[in-house]
Amino acid sequence: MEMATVRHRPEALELLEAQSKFTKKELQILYRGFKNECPSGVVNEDTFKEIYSQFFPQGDSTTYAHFLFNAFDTDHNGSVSFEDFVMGLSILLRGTVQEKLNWAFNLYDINKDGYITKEEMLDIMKAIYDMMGKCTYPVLKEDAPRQHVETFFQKMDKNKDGVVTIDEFIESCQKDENIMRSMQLFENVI
Ligand SMILES: [Ca+2]
Ligand SMILES: [Ca+2]
Ligand SMILES: [Ca+2]
Repeated sequence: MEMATVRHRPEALELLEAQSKFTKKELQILYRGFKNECPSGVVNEDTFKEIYSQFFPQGDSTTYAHFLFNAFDTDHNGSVSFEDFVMGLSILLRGTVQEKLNWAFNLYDINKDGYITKEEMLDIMKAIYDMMGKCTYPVLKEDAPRQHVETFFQKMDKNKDGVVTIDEFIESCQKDENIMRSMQLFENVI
């Protein structure tokens, strides 16, 4: 139980203030909330899933929470620290378009090998549709995620080699208003 009482060192907050786009005051508020939810100072995947299921009680958010967790856990050590959390939020809430797209690419690139495959994109889409649940989209057809992915993928995979690179991803997102709009829609569920 020693761990639970460890306080965040002021110099660590100062470093975060320099690295993120939050003010010291905002970081203190965020930290208080974080410690409230996670007294141990880190979030594991189960906590993440619990939090998500509260936001999306009508659907099954397990898979999407898993993918998001991996995107937040930037050093891939199986837990999201306050630093991981703040840096993710900083990009999602205050980042430039380029930074947000980089983050989204990393989310879609499930095995983190630097390429998005059609399967990876389909897995993410299915997870989002599962999370939204049938109540939110009553008219949703069974094959909607696949259609969505086909359209996205054809637009993004410029050289038709079957994978989407970060350059292809950013270029097509910035050029195509429809993709951008979907990205914003998708931001709302983060
Ligand atoms: Ca981590
Ligand atoms: Ca990949
Ligand atoms: Ca390609």
